[in-house]
Amino acid sequence: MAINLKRVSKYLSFILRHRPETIGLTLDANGWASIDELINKTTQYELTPALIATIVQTNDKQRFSLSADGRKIRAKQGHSITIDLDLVPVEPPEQLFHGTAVRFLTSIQAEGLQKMKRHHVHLSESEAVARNVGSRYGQPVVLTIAARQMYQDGYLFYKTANNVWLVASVPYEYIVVGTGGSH
Ligand code: HQG
Repeated sequence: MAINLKRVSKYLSFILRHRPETIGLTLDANGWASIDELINKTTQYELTPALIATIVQTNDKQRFSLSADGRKIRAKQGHSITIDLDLVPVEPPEQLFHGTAVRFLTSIQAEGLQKMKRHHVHLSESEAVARNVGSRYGQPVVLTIAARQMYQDGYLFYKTANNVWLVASVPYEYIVVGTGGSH
């Protein structure tokens, strides 16, 4: 049977972002796992270095990185466990987008965007990507974030290696519901 790359990729996200201990794997402080150890400790898939390399290269959102020597792998972002991704604050564009579900709007209006289980709130330069992200949770709605204004007001923004923008939180005053007009 053909190997389902998407399923293995989801497994790698689960292990490398959230629960490495379920297979007795330890990540270093920067989130790196030894590929040999990952292969040896994985029982539900027949992982090989070649399969891992294929997933790293072909993953739709380029979620994983290999170390320079090719012996370690980590997720580029999206962790719930505490690791240091060595991110450097950078100035964001004028606007960024966040896709969410309509049913979350009341709560977002009350407390702004919160990082929930992740390390950061995730934002995108692409409205289409944001809409897709929002649709995972129900009827999607895209929020426009006044990112440059937040930056000027002292909020730190980070950009991951796969173009996801990260920020600790977004107060509601910087959010416009929809992609035009104002609230
Ligand atoms: C919502 C995927 C109520 C927030 C995507 C989101 C992304 C609130 C959900 C990445 C809230 C959290 C991240 C508040 C935020 N009240 N709901 N105050 N503040 N929310 O999955 O941004 O496939 O943790 O709007 O592509 O949806 O994993 O975050 O709906 O880049 O690589 O709470 O995950 O990437 O959900 O998605 P998530 P997200 P991967």
